[in-house]
Amino acid sequence: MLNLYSFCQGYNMDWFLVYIIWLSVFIFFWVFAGLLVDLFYSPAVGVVSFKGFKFDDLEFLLVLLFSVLTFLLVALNFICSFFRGASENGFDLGVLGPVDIVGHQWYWEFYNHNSVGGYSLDSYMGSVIDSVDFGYVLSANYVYWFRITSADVLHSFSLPSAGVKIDAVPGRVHFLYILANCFGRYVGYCSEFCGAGHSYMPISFFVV
Ligand SMILES: [Cu+2]
Repeated sequence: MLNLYSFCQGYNMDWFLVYIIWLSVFIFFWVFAGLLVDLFYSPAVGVVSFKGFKFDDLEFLLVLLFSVLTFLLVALNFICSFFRGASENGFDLGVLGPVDIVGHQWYWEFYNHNSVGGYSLDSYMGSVIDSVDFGYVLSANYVYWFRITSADVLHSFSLPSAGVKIDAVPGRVHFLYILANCFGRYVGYCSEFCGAGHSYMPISFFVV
């Protein structure tokens, strides 16, 4: 599903980050070792074989090996993304919404078209840090269709734990789907400077 976000995505991102860091470390030492070998053990010009191996054959084998490895990596990526998509769509509970999220100076408005007649909710900052007077409640294991826009100036709707950050632009509507797959309370903030009250319009989602 296009633009499908989900909670708990942060854990996957953490592991991905660890993987990228170790890959970077490996590449650094690999290149450094290559440079050292080149500096101290490079064969004299004119030498075309090493311990019975002709360099041409060796080069061909290495190119073949790395092509196969690259192909495996690509295939693995396809397979993983295919199964990931399948499991997320496997909920098959349908999509709830649309729910309009409208940025205002300086609060968020939620408008649910799903219920009979629809209802709207203004979400103002509360007195406790990161709290709002009315948070938005999602039913667990449903996919929600959100439409994000603004009533006045640029805002940005962000929910870091779901990997979401989408601009709320006056006169434009941005779509996004969120799978409410993890219980809990999720906090976000407006992420586009929108005036004096920019820091005072938190976003609060409850997945129950
Ligand atoms: Cu803002």
